[in-house]
Order: sequence, then structure tokens, then C-alpha cells
Amino acid sequence: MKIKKITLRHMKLDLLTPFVTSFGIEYDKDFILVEAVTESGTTGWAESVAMLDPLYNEETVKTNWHILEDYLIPIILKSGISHPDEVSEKLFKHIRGNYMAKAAIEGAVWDAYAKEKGISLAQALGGTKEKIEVGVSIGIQESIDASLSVIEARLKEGYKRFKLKIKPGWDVELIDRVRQVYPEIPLMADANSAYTLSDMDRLRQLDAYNLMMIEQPLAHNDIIDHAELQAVLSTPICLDESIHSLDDARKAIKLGSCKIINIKVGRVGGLTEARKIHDLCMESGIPLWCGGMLEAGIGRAHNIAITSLPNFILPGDTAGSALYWKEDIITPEVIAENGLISVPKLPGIGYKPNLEKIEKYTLLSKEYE
Ligand code: OSB
Ligand code: MG
Repeated sequence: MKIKKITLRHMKLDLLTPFVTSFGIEYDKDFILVEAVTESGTTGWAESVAMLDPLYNEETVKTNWHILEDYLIPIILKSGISHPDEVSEKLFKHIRGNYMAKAAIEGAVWDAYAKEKGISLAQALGGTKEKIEVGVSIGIQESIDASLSVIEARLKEGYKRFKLKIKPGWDVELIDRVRQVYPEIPLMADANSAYTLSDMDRLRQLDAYNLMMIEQPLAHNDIIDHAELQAVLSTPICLDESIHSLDDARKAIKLGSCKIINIKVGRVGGLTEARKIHDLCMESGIPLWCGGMLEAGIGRAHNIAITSLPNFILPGDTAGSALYWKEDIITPEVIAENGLISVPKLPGIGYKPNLEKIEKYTLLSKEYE
């Protein structure tokens, strides 16, 4: 397979409701959409999950555009690719970091590859599930009552797991109130690195609430302090920000830094690396779930495909399009019915990019041949 043309688009979609985390507020979502056309005319699509500002991680829409334009696209355009695994294993191996930029173009190559083989992306990756279970990530609200009403609405829609964003001062009281109202729901908290070991006592208070896990309580680049915290917490720690590679996962498991891992394809540099982490975690008895980065439909489709692998045991963050967007950029939109999304069987990502909508939300585009 040879990629002969790549189009980058800077997209901007308004979020239906602002999303508030310990690191900031997102009112809208800027991202790069990658379209890659092969010599035989097949088109692969993927989104970069890098955000406008370097708050979740160091990558941004601009740094991704730079790395894609000046390094990754030229490599892809001059290489023959017999399998998408070669992209991370050979072609991008010498380029450090920039995981989300690498994942974006690798994802488009994977989609094109699966389409040329006439199989779904899920099948190309070795996925086994027909449906995936999904939950929701609920941002920091103006009041605990507001959080309770969001939970109520999502519970009625059938979502399988409720993740509340926390930060110092928006944590124990919130979880305590939610547990009073909902003693049994599958509940977890995500701190996005808002704590340090000096908050140990506060974090230990969360042990009283039967949480499924606490996601990334400590620094974004730490696995040492997390091991110390996990040793005293009975609630499992789930790492998000700290895991960028198979090697990071191996070390975190070895140190006991977590009992669960959240995989984001963008954060780990692509589907090939995500699958390697999947296989290691499966052998090591570490359950996985698929994280989200407020993706539009094409990113969501990639998440659905990777979640079809067997060790994605816990419900992920890939909720239906309708929770995020007035209209999505794919047809049909992603629909979660009773907290379940069907894994598409059509070739590639299995959702059709809607070119009219894509055009409507494009701020800037550039073609490379
Ligand atoms: O930490 O999982 C996270 C969104 C943006 C950046 C980081 C995170 C999130 C979410 C939302 O939790 C997940 C989603 O609904 O896509
Ligand atoms: Mg997270």
C-alpha cells in the first residue's frame, strides 16, 4: 500500500456544554482531521486528539500540525507500507514523543488498510466484541446538585459507568453526596493529576466510597509516587496521563503504580502500540478501558474499534455523539443504546465521514502529495 495524498484540516466544533476538569475549561474542540488517500484511491481517516492548549499533555493542535507537516507526512508519502504496524515499528521509530501526531496519521493508515482488505478496523486489530460497554465522564459542575442531575440523566440513558472529575476541594464531599443518593452505581473519579502525595489523607478518605478506581491522582509524568499511593489505597489507581508506551505500562505494572490502565490511542502513539499494551495488560491481569478526549465521530469510531479487543473489560468514556455535538461529522452518528455501542462491521472505521459537515467545521486545510 502506498499513500499518495494527505489532507490536514484544522476543525472546530462547539461543545453542547462546556467541559470542566482540574486543568481547565473546554468550550469547544479544535482538532486536526487527517485524510489519507492510497494509490488505489482508498481513503483513510483519523483525528488527532491533541487539544488547542498544552494542559492535558504537552502536545497542541499547532505542534501536531508542525510534526505532521515537517516530519510524519513526508515519511509516509515516500514509504511503501505492507502493514500499518510498520508505521510505528519502523517509519516513526526515530522520532521521539509527539504521540498524538503519530497516532493521527497512523490511524488514517489503519483505516485505509482495513478498507483495502475489505474488513472492519475492529477485525483488522483482532477485536472480538460485537458491542462495547460505555460510560460517561462528567466534568466539574457549578454545584453538587448539578452533578447529581447530570448523573440522573445519564443513568436514565443507560450509561454503564459514571466518572466524576475531581480536584482538591471538589472531591470527598461530592463523592459522599453522590454515594448517599446512588449507593450502588459504578462510580469512579478522575483527578487529571491535581494531587500530590501531601494530599494522601484526603485521597485515603475516598477509600470509603467503593469507587471502581481513582484515575491519575498524581503528576502526569509520575509512576513512582503513584506506586507509594497505591500501596496504601484499597481503591485501584488507574493511570491515564502517565502511560505513553508499552514500556511505560510494563514499568507501571512492575512497580505496582496502578491496577487498571486507561488506553487512549492518541496518548500512546497509535493503534499498534495500543494493541501491544492491550496484550501485555491481558497477560498481566490488568483490566483496561478506553479513555476519551472529547473526540468527534471519526475519533470515536477509532475508539470503538480498539475497545472491541477482549481485555477492554471496563466500560470506557466513548459516549454517544449526542452528548457532545449538535451535529457530528460522520453518518450515522455514534449511538449508545442502554450504554452499549455496536461495533460496525463495514470496512474500516465503519462510519461515513460527512464531507458537507466536515467542510462546514473546517477552519483551514492543506493538501500534501
Ligand atoms: O482525563 O480522561 C481524561 C477529556 C479531555 C482530556 C482528558 C480527559 C477527558 C475526559 C473526557 O475525561 C472523556 C470524553 O468524554 O471524551
Ligand atoms: Mg483521565
